[in-house]
Amino acid sequence: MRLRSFWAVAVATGMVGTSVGALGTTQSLRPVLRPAEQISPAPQPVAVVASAVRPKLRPEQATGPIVPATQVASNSGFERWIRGFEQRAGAQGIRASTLQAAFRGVRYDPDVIRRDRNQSEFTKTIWEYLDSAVSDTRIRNGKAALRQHRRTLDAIEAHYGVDKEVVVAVWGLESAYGEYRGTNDIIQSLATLAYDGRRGAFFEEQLIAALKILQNGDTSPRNMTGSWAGAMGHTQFIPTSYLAYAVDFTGDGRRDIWADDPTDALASTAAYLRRFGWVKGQPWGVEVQLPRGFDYAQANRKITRSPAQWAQLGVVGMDGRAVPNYGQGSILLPAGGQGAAFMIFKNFAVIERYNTADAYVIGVGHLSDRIKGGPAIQASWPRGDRALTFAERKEMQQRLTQAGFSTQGVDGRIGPKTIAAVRAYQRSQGLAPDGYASLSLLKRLR
Ligand SMILES: [Ca+2]
Repeated sequence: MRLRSFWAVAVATGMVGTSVGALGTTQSLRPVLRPAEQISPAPQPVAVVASAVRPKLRPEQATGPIVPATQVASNSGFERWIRGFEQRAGAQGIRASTLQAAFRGVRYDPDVIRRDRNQSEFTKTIWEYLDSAVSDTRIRNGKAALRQHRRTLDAIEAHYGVDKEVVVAVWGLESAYGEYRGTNDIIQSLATLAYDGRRGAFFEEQLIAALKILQNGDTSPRNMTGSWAGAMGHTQFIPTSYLAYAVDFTGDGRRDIWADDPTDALASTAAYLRRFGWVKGQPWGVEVQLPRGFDYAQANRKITRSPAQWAQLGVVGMDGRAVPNYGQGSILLPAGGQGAAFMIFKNFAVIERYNTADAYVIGVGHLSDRIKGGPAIQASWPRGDRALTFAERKEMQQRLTQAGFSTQGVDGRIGPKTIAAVRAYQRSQGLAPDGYASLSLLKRLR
């Protein structure tokens, strides 16, 4: 079900450095942590290097600022937690010397917790997201990055069979082409989040993986920086994804996604996309026109047809002709019936393995098209509608349920049940049942 109502994208703040400001936003463009925190690991594509580079030690922090009393309390608990964690890490093969080097100077970081708590209320509509994700600046910088690294990118494309413009587009969204890779100490951030416990098991797993990376000698503790939530390098791999999918493309024996040279990071992204079935030359999706009176129930991720079959139903490309035969596709309306419509193909699902938000996938896909010289999205968006707040989403669910269209719970998340309730309500009102939970729909419910 992808006719997602209310395409508010939860945007985590400050994940790739807060100063993507040069590109017109003060927030990261990564809607969620990733890539692929839920994917079961595949065999490592490169051998682990035995001759570990000795990790550099962090400078002592004895000359740091005066620590507030509350933080001292946190630190003593944190240090007790570290001692317990070291036992668990040792049982998983992390050596004492690795732990000692990794934790030198590490302290509880309240800023990381503050960021973790502040994520959920920030939402953007799909068009607000794309305005920033596929801005003129980002397109221009993407073309420049493609020119500058063409030889490397051609080699990566030839080796992995993943279109280079897509790899560049992921790079552009994850770190503004390497400009904002994040400066947080990964061990400190992950240890703080694991100790904090809101998603403790997940972050402890990431912390163990980060220590394995250090133990393998791929980088040093001091160089292991990234977002506050643990995403690292040019294309923001979390540690478990790194262990499973990162590659050494330069051939120096280290999978170095942190270096200024983006080669290993870009190859790792291509390897990752290939691993999940990238089809070379197939678009992620194409913009389409829907016929008047289109049955919105057909805009469902589970309904796939060939472009010729869609053309028989009146769904055609923006040139008015049947979409070329790229394989089975489904129809996606990210802003309901009032915005752009896309026919999406298998590669859409492959990009989803990086980040499951529709907006992110469209952002990567459309940015790659534009870097390649393709046209802008032609349809207009319903720009009069803003994103609903969390409270408004809950209110919509309450009001739908009260009106006899149960959303089967009030959690502020617009999932398939809420979309179904929206559609049923729209039908009862004689509206086009596109399932889009817009502000105007909420006003009508009031
Ligand atoms: Ca390398």
